Amino acid sequence: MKYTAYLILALLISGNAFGQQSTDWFLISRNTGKKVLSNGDSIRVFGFAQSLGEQPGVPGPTLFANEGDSVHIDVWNVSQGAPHSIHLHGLDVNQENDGVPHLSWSIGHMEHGYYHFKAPHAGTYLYHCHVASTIHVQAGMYGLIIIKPPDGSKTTWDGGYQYVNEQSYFLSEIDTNWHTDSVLDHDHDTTNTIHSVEVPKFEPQFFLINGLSDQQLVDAGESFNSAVGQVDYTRLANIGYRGVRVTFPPDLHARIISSDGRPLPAEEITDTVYVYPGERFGVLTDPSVEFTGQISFDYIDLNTMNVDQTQVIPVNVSGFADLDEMISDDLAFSIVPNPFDQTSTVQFHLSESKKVRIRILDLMGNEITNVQVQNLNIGKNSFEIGDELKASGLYLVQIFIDEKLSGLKKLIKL
Ligand SMILES: [Cu+2]
Repeated sequence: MKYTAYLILALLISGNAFGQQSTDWFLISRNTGKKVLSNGDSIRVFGFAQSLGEQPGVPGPTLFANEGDSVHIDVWNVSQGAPHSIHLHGLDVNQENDGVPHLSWSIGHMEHGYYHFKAPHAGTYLYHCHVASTIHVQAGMYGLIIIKPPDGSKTTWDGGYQYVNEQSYFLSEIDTNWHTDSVLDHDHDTTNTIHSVEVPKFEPQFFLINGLSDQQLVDAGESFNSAVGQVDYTRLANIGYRGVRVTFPPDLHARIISSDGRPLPAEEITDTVYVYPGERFGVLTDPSVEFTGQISFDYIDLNTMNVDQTQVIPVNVSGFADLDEMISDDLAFSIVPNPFDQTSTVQFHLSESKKVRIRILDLMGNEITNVQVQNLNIGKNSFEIGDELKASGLYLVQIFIDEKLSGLKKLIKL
C-alpha cells in the first residue's frame, strides 16, 4: 500500500515538473441530429456529441485545455456512411493532424480517428469537420476550443489580464434549405479533389449566438451580468458566412485585447468589433457605473453589406456590493482591518519590481483615491488608507500592477 502511494505521487510530480499535462477529448460524429429552431421547427443536423446517448448539439461541445497540454482527440464516426474529420482552425498542427481530406485523412463510418497536438498559446480557437466542409459546417459540425494559460487560471494568457468571469459568444447561421436529406446525404466521395454537390443559394433564416436565436436566447436567460469595477473577459468567434458587427454599450468600456488567439500589440478601446468568418476576438470589459443595456450582434451579408438580422444579449451591471472579489495568489492582496474605523492597511507582495497603483471607488462609482504607490520593495509592501474615506459605507479597492487590474476587494468603513 505504502509503495503504491509513493508511485502515484512520483507520477504527479513528474507531470508537473515538465509542465505538460495530458488532455483527452472524445467526440462522436453523428448525421442524424435534430435541432429545434426559434420558430419551433425541427431540422436535421450533423454534429458532435460526447456520448452515444447524447444528441449532437449545434454548436458541438466546447473543448478546454491548458497551454502546453498534450491534447489527444479521439473521434468516433457513427454516421451511417458519411466520412468526417476534425480541422483545428487557428491551431498550428502538423498536416497529419490537420483533418483536411487529401492532405490528411477522413474517418469512415464506425471508425475512430485520432488527432494529437500540443495546446498552443492561450486563446480561442475553432474546430470543424473538413469533409465537404461547406455542407458539413452548415450542417452543424463545429465547436469552440478554449485554451487557458498553463496554470488554468482566470487570466487571458500567461502574464495577461486577470478577470472575474468569462463568456463566449459563438456566432453562426442556419439556412433550413441546406438541412434537407437531399443536401445532407450528398455524394460522400472524398477521393476526388473536386466533386460537385447541388446546394441551394445560402440564404440563412436563423442567426445564432451559441446555437440559439431570438426567443430562444430569452428563454435560456442568456445575459451579460457584471458589477461596477469588475473585469470580465468575452470571447467572440464566428463560424458562419456573415460578418457580425458586435456593439457593446459604451459603459462597459470594451477593449479588444486579442485576435485569432494572439494578444494584440496594443489593446484597442472600441465599442464595436467586426467579427468576420473564422475570426475570434478577446474583449475585456470593466464597467464603472451601474446600468442595464444590451450587446447587439448585426449579421451582415458580405456581398451586399446589408444587415440581415440583429440579435441582442441583455446587459445587467449592478453596484459592486455583489461583486466577486479578485485576488491573485502571488500578489497576496489583503486589507486589514476590514471593516475599519480609523485606518486600514492594504498589503501585497511583489516578486519583482513593478509599477503599482491603488484606486478606491465609493458606492456611487466616484473615484476617491487613485495613487501610484511609492517606495516599493521586492517582497511585502503596504499602503495605508485613512482620512481619504470620509463617509461610512462600502468602498471598492482596486490594485493595478503595471496598469493591469490585478486585485479587487470590498472595504467597509464603520
Ligand atoms: Cu463531416
